[in-house]
Amino acid sequence: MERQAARKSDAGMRYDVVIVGAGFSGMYMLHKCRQLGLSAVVLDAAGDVGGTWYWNRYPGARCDIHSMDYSYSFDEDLQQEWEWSERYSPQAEILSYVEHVAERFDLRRDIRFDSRVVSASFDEDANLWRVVTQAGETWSGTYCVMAVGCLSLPQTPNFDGLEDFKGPWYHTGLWPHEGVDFTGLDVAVVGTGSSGMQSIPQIAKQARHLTVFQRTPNFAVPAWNHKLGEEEVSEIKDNYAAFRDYARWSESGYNGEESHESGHDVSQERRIAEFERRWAVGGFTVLSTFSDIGSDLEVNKMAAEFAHEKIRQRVKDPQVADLLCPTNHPFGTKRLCVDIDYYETYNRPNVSLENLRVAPIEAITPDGLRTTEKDYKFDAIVFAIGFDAMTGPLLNIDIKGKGGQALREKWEEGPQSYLGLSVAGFPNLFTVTGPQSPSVMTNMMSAIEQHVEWISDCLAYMQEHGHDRIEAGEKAEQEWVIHNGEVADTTLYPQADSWYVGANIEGKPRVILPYLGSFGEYRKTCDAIAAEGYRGFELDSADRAA
Ligand code: N01
Repeated sequence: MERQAARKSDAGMRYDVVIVGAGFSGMYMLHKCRQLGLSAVVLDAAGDVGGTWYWNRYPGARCDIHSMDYSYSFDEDLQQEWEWSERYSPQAEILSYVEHVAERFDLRRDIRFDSRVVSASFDEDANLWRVVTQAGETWSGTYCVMAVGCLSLPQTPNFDGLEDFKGPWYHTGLWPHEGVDFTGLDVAVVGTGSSGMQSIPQIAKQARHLTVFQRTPNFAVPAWNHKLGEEEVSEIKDNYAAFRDYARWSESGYNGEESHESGHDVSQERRIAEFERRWAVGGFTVLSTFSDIGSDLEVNKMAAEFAHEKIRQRVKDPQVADLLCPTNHPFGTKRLCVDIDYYETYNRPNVSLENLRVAPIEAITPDGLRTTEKDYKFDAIVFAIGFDAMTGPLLNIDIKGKGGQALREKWEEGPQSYLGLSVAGFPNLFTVTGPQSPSVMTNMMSAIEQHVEWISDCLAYMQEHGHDRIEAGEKAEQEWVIHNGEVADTTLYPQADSWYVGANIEGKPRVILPYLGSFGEYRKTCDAIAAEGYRGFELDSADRAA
């Protein structure tokens, strides 16, 4: 098939693949489609490429995976030529990288921006997905790839009185492009997850006074961010193939030290020394100090106590330090934050911390915010309250499969998918880093590349074998769903009220959303399924199916 460039006027034509989302997933999917000679168009609500990095422009936003890992590995020239400046890249640099990739591979000509997809439905007779945008345009394709991201649907603040607030308010996930100057203002930040922990130290530097409203303290590990040295970079670049290969088959999709040692099998002295050593390295390596931190509550408690001690060392006021120590969930079972100056921020005279567990927010008032205990005056409010994760971005689109079945209905009690890649009853639909795939538990770049490559290999296989319809089988899907639950039950993750289990969204079923098994093992499973002629999938041609 000859690739045809999409123009606005092409909305009525039939593509091989309609891709929703122009972040890292959608861009790479487009690139792979072109390599296969398939016609493809990408639709995105944003004004340009970047996905999460396009929207999350709040002060302090940066990645929590090392820069040398958090980038595409598919093109040797690209990875050799691009220069990352810091250990953890700031949002602006990642966005420049995304823009560079779009330019380098001439991607934008097949991307339609300002095109928010509202529905996608499968026409069985025509073997066709019809994807409709808010503007009412319909884009048709034999295949539809949902590359919508895992954390792209911000949770809307639904506090009483918000509409009457006289000042500006912001959601970290929808930050104004022109930036915000908080100089001299009294500011409130609601939420202390990753977005809160990153933005709070930056906002504190500008604000006259910053009041942080915390419902649940979260665990954080130090970033020890620094400028990347030439030697550090060339050591990796000289061996980039091996570096990437390690990430591909690793537990979590990045180069980090794993552990095969139980926290029970070492003396107290050695245990502390090992925590200290990992702490000094910083980042997620702390989470794998012992192999059973995520599965054994006793070992986990040792990590939690160690982290509490570190908080107490950094925060001068013991009462504030206590308030910042997480005690209602095991270490790392809510997404661990990688912090830069977070705890020290509470030593500043212009920062105070309020406990929403003691005094919840009653309402936003015209002049600020009222808790059950007190009235506060603010010039601006920042909501760092997170996202309707993983299922949210998919269910925000009215997706209908065979027989008009709605995904919203099928997933009423939680997601059901095969490998987090495909859904029974929804032929020719693929979900990149969908629920029940490792996705957010790994380096997203590794997860994205693995999925996009698996999908494009699958499309190539179908072309070669004269198929044009693929659908996950019910049985394979059910087995995968059960397997997800079984793996989750061997971990401590279900114990936390986190977005991993949908607990942050009112009314959302409480189900573990990402696949919690090893990323490397998951890759092997996906590869084996493909090698066995896509075991568990039904492949056919639309003609024969008819
Ligand atoms: O969102 P969150 P986030 N009233 O859901 C609180 C990725 N990310 O945007 O814990 C009061 O983690 C909520 O309280 P509680 C990363 O995967 C990565 O910070 O539910 N408070 C919590 O404190 C991350 O995990 C990076 O009790 C309310 C906070 O708001 C994910 O995105 C940077 C509330 C929300 O925390 C999401 O992070 C940023 C309410 N009604 C994000 N509702 C990096 O790469 C919620 N909260 C570093």
